[in-house]
Amino acid sequence: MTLTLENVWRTVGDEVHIAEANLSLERGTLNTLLGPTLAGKTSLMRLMAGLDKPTKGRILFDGQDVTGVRVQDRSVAMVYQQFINYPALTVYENIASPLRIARASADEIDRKVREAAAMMKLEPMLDRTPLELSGGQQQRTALARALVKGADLVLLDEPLANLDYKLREELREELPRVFAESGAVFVYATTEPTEALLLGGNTVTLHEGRVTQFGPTLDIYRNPGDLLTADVF
Ligand code: DCP
Ligand code: MG
Repeated sequence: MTLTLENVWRTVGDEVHIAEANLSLERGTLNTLLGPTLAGKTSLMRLMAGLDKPTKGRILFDGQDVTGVRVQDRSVAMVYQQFINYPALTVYENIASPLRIARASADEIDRKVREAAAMMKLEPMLDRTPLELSGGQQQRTALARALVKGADLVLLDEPLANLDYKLREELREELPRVFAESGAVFVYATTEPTEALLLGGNTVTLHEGRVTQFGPTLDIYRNPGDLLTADVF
């Protein structure tokens, strides 16, 4: 239980984006955040990351109250749905940037960048800039950067959406292992029930800003409950 949400709400004006979220997520486990479009996946991740403040409730990490602590002051890697790269830097430097900020040694940077690039099949692209890459390669660059950061909390928001079928399959197999080994709390948002099934781990189902189920993915698949069967599985 290393990331805990206690009765977390996020309202913006009259709109309720997240209501009454209670969750405890563990390190080394893949948690799929599953819900249809506008269910609140991105909103919940932004709260977890410290990009937005809850209107109400508490967020704890490793027992420490991090409610309202900004993302800059925490150990968080997030790949946004609309992922971002640094267009003026090479792919190598895009991936290396968190390590440079952390003042890692040149040897460590080189080793970790090459490892992450190999995993994301970006080795031939390291000297190019993101503008010279396909959409999928750009997304893989953002994923590689999340990978090298070694953060305590890794949030991937619909990370495979722009990739071709074959690479998506490979990454679905690889990502859970990689992040489990990193010992991070790992959260993966998707609208695709089959993706949750392939990834295994635990699933949080979201509907209209509310957590409707949380538990081992297979249990939820076998017993999807009365809410939302059509939307979720
Ligand atoms: N919302 C909003 N304005 C924004 C972002 C969200 O009004 N800029 C509202 C619309 C939804 C709710 O917040 O009612 C949740 O939206 P999310 O973006 O969190 O939903 P998802 O990430 O689940 O949707 P998608 O799969 O489309 O990314
Ligand atoms: Mg979203």
